Amino acid sequence: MTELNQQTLTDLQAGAEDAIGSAETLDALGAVEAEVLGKKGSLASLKKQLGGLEPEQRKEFGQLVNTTKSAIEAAAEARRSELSQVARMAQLEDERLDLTELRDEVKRGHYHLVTQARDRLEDVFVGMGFQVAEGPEVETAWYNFEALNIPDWHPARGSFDTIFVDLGEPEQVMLRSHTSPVQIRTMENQEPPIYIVAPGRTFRTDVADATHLPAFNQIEGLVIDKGITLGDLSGTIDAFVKAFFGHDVKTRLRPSYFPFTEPSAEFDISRADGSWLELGGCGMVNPQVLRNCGIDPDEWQGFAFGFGIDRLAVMRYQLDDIRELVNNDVRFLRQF
Ligand code: FA5
Repeated sequence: MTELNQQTLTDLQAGAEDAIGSAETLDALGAVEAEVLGKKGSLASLKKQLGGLEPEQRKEFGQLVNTTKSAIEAAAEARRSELSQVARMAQLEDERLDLTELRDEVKRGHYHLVTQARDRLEDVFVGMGFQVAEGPEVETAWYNFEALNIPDWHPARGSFDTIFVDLGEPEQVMLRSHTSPVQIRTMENQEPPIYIVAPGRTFRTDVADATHLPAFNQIEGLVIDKGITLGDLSGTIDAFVKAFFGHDVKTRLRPSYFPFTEPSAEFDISRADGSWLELGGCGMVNPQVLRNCGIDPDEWQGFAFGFGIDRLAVMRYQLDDIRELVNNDVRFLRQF
């Protein structure tokens, strides 16, 4: 084999490797392969010269051609896998769906006003160290009334305008008419000290008007600890109202009556026009209620409150009529 032939092969390999390295696409790579390794390619035409060589040289040169071919094939294969990877990445980039680009087109929903008010209430009370408790919406007379010191002969029972459920003994199962049963369930299951709020749906036979709904929401609060006074109750309500509405809103307590608190009060908040809106009832937990739950009233005292979340939402969002909350008019709800 002449020096020239060997050099020819070395040059061919170097040239092919250069061309392979600079092929930027799979198609370009294919073209280089056809040019060098194809049937009419440069290696094939060199191979044709093998016939004209001496047998010894033919063998030696033949091996060299094969090694060169393998080296070029390997270089092409390596480049192919690089280019495939690049092509795959480009495809992925192309197919990527950027959801943030849709931001302006999508009509986003949001939580209902009452849910927003309830979440905010929970945040305020959790910030004050309360835990959030829950109870069922269908209750028994024990939890909704009796344990709360409202026996069945008690006139206050009528004031709750209860919706009874046709289950068991007459008037023993009902849709809860307030969230106060959660007080009982909590005291039955938890040792004092207790600091809970319990938001939830409540139901009464009330006819809907500007300030009433038959299905509405209350949030109950219960604190049982040592040395709790009416001052703690009043301070808690004031702190909550200021956190919820801001510092311009005033609160006032008016003497009232609930069988499960003694003394009892109703509390109002001031409206922009100077009038007052009744938000809820409250008082010091009646010792009889503590006893009903196995808590010693000589050792523990507490206060409780319950107010209407829908009415809070009416105040917070300055609505004229509580029924707006349940009309499900999207044009109205969208504003908040
Ligand atoms: C009660 O339900 C007592 N359980 C509150 C309580 C809890 C007192 C703990 C003492 C200790 P009342 O019936 O007043 O009380 O209802 C409380 C609040 O629920 C009302 O002030 C009002 O804000 C709201 N509420 C009552 N009925 C409706 C209704 N039909 N629609 C909307 N809100 C209502």
